[in-house]
Amino acid sequence: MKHQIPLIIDSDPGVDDALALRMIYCSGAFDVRLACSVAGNVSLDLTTANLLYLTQIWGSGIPVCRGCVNPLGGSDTSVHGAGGLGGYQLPPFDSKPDERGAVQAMYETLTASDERVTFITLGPLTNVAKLLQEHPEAACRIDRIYAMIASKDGTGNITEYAEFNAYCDPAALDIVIHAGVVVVFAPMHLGREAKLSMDEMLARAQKSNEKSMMEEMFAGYYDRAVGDGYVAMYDANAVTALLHPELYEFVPCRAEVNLDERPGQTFLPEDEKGQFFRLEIKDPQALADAMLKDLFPGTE
Ligand SMILES: [Ca+2]
Repeated sequence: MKHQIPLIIDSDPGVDDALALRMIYCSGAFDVRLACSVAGNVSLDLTTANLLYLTQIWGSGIPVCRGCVNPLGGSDTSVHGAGGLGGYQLPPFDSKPDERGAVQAMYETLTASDERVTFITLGPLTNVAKLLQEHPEAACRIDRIYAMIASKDGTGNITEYAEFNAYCDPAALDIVIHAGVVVVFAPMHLGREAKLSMDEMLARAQKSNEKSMMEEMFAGYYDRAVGDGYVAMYDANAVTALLHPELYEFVPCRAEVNLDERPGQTFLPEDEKGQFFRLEIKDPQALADAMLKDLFPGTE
């Protein structure tokens, strides 16, 4: 069996988080050690419930931990619906969060691992920043952080100048980029290039058993950036960059975040000597095809 990538997930589901989580859990490529919730698209209570439910149905047995409070999270309900999963209402379910908080569980997972662990982060970096602040020595146990966050050129979606995840906790992003870890950025513009058609996803879902769940999710989701009938695959790029690195250019870059007059404004300037990477999509159609296969294995 192919070596599985040891992984910690940090996520704020979120419709596009749900799709990215499905890719992670269904791919077989990852040894998921832990999944943590963070406030972002919706409040911490809701992202924790959504993450618990999605992990129960697709990643049964993986511990789920509640993240740290982030006062700025929970403000994107106009895109993702009041509960975070579009128009989908969670059915009653019985799984509970692990008793440890996210930061403690991340630290214990890293120190218990005999190889370095990769992170996929799909929301604000609140938990990861706290981990690196409380346990700076943990940085050398992290392989890379694949993060959906930031824009490359100071443009934004939640404001004119800030991408949503960076805007929700700019101080956390600043801590992470100064912590000595390698971050692979899946910036905002990738989500728009990698948009997927809802009809095409529903046609594939027909052959899986989650068609009605996806129908309800999409019915309550709307992102002006990609328009009617499409889902912007922001978060999925942090996953497909690990599953299909050949579909991306990994552009070496620096990272800057504004903490003052334009909080959350980011720049990822290309720099051969930079310690980070910025993803660029080589062929949007090839990527869309790969994402559909990863979402609905066996339906092509
Ligand atoms: Ca997200």
